[in-house]
Amino acid sequence: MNIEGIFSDETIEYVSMQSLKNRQNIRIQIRIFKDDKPDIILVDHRDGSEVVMSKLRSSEHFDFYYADLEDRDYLKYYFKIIDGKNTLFFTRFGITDYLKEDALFEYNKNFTLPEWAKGALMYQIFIDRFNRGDETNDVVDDEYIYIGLPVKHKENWNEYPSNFDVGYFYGGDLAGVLQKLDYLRDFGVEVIYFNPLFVSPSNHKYDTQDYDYIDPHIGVIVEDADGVLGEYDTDNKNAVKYVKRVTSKKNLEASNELFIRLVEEAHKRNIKVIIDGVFNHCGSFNKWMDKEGIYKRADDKYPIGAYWSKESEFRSYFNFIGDEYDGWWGHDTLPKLYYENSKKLVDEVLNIAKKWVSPPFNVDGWRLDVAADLGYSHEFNHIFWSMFREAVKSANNDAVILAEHYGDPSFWLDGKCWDGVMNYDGFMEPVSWFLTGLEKHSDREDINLKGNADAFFLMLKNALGKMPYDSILVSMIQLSNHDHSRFLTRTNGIVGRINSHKSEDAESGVKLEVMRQAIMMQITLPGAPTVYYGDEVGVCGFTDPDNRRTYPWGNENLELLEYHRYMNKWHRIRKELKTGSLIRLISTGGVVCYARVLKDNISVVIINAGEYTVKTDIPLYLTGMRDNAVISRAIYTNKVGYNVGRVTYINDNGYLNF
Ligand code: ARE
Repeated sequence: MNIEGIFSDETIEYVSMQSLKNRQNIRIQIRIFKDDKPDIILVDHRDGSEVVMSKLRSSEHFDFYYADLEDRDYLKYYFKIIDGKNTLFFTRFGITDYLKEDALFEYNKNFTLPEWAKGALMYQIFIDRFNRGDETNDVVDDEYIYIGLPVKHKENWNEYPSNFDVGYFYGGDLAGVLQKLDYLRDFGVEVIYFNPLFVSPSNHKYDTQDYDYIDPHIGVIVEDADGVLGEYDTDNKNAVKYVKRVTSKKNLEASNELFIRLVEEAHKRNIKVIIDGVFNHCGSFNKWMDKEGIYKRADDKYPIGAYWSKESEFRSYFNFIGDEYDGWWGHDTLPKLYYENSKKLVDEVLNIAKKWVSPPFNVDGWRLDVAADLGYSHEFNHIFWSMFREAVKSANNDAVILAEHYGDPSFWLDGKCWDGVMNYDGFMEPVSWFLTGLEKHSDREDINLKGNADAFFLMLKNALGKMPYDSILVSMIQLSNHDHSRFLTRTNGIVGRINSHKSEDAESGVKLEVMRQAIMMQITLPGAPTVYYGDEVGVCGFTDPDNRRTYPWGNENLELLEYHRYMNKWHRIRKELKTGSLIRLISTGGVVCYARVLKDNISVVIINAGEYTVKTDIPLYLTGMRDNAVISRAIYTNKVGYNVGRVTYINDNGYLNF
């Protein structure tokens, strides 16, 4: 039996609705190599019931078998393939001789995801470092104290961040993004993902001070800091001065107005905008906690923060043990929110969730920080995200919900919580191992999977097998981001942090050809390719804070940019790269070859991450194309990685010679 020929997935090609006279059926199909005549059985995993599948139609190389099942909301299923004495199983993972229970197919009628988000090309912006468009909103030296240090404006845009950069601000802002919207459109961006933008004292803004407003330091500061809250004396002058600037209604309103304009301008260019929602914890500066006492000192109009009184109306928002509160991973700047304890907090956050995806803001979705740990209990967490989903989708049905999540996300992808995730396991991890031999940010050297094509597919299929296909398509696939080293740096084999290396080491010996292969994989594997600002022009960096270097305007690697643009164009033109099936053609030595297939639209990708040139045939017939069909396009790369071309020759057996 030709095991390679067996294929099915959750795309419309293999799962569809059949309308009959007075009822509907779900039709499930599987593809088998033509000469093979196994018995094929569709198994409903819930009750173990089996349906023998029958032949529906044939193509040049394949027979398609089907089974019609009565309509229902949810189905978990797999295929049993009986070939003589052998029984094999086919799941999302592929063919196995045992049942891989964590990779069963699902049909979930009530899990609908925004079409626009499937395979959308995203661009991640860490606002302080992208582009400084307005100098009048910059943080002023010593404006306030953050984690014990007076904050500073960094004069030199090109200086690398250091381990002591907590209090440094480069001045990137929304005005800067507005100036670059045409650049982003021309690059092929369909969605901007912003790291946090709400009022916060840090340069990363993961410690939210005020969920209702965009931070004036990245928005607008229209007036002198003095005079906003009136005169008062305090031993913490800096903090007070700060609160004057970011509690000034005028500044806050003007910053929100600017953001509204930015979203409008983005939408005019067919670019959607999603923002970071940090709801696991807030910041200690938040008026709910007010650890620094800035609101307390400010004036009477602010209610007393949880830190200052057991009677505070916000006390139940946090988990206090005596006078101590729980902080995320022990950070006291990040007080963990205690949703189980406060219905008022839940309502407040659900309103925030709705507010930003509704007019006049019209944001197109949320990226959720630390999403799986938000509740103190797993059960509650699920309840919370269900409420969150309902709130968001009722306000804006087309909004997308993507969670930051490491590990198996299946629990959350049941149609009730998130649409997708930042797909570390289904992209960043396997691609980094395969092309560089390295994990995304640590210096593990105990295993080396560089150039191991089999291991690559195994990791990939194992991770993707845990997710519904539509979720895979909307999930971010990234080479780098603000929490991990830059991919280009990973190509030199040195990873880690800048306390174990000099930041210059991040650039030495990097391999642009490997970066190009990585970009090709990002553009062609299933998911929403999410480019971390600067990756497209050769920015390097170890992990946090070195991965947050500024965008090198005027000093870009234009060759890499050109290559990336070219790839992005492919992505835009070829529908199959957005929503098509993923079919493995070969994995041999250092060569992986796969196709994305959407009916007659086929793209074939060949990557050689090994040391040697490989001569092999590619079983193109596995894409389903007819022998005499000329494949419309193939993107391929040889071992030096930049040879991109068009395939012109297919031999009689449906194999491609290259
Ligand atoms: C700051 C400093 C760092 C310092 C750190 C610890 O900047 O240099 O190492 O403190 O002292 C935000 C900021 C960070 C900041 C942090 C605390 O962006 O710069 O760090 O707040 O103030 C795990 C979590 C995951 C988390 C990552 C960072 O599971 O949720 O760690 N990611 C989100 C955001 C971050 C953000 C926060 C959470 C907090 O994306 O940017 O940090 O709001 C493995 C593990 C993962 C682990 C991952 C990365 O793969 O499986 O669990 O993620 O590594 O370390």
